[in-house]
Amino acid sequence: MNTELRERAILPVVIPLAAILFTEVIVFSFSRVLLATGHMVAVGVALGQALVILVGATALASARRVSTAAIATALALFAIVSIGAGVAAYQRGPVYSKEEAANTPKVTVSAKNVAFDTKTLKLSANGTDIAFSNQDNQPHNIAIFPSATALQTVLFRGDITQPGTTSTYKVGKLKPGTYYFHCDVHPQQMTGTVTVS
Ligand SMILES: [Cu+2]
Repeated sequence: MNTELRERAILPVVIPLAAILFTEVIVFSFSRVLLATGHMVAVGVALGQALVILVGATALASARRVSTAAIATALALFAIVSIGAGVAAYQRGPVYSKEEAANTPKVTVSAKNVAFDTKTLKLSANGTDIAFSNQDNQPHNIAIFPSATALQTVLFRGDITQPGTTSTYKVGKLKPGTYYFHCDVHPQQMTGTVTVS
């Protein structure tokens, strides 16, 4: 009676539940690892993980006889490594929130009566978020060039911001130095100097 109950009722429930739980724990751990690594590193880690699964599964499938103990050991090893890496990654925290919250300086620029509110734009060499507020009745943007005479080299070009709206321009890294900016819609009237430090 006990054996029958075990085989008919408990095992068909317990095994899938355990498999789902196992998968969830591994996936969650692995996602922490990807979040804690940088953009390019995460791709490498994911490819490495896929390779490990592929090679491991191939080895298991092509082996003549595989004992339950061997499979259990392989799964346990995989779980320990994955969860261990996940815990370490969780303690480190995601890389993106750190980068964005801590480091990117913000500046505010507005446009009104076909003029910027400033003639000089001070940006950080590590990148700057510009909150561009268009308080005019016509569209404007901010585009950055090496100089007033080198307009074919675009260092940054913000999307056109419509009247009465604000855009966040995420300017990437720039070498320290002096540059030129203008509005693409009004390149004669709306110009200024960028200093990057
Ligand atoms: Cu303009």
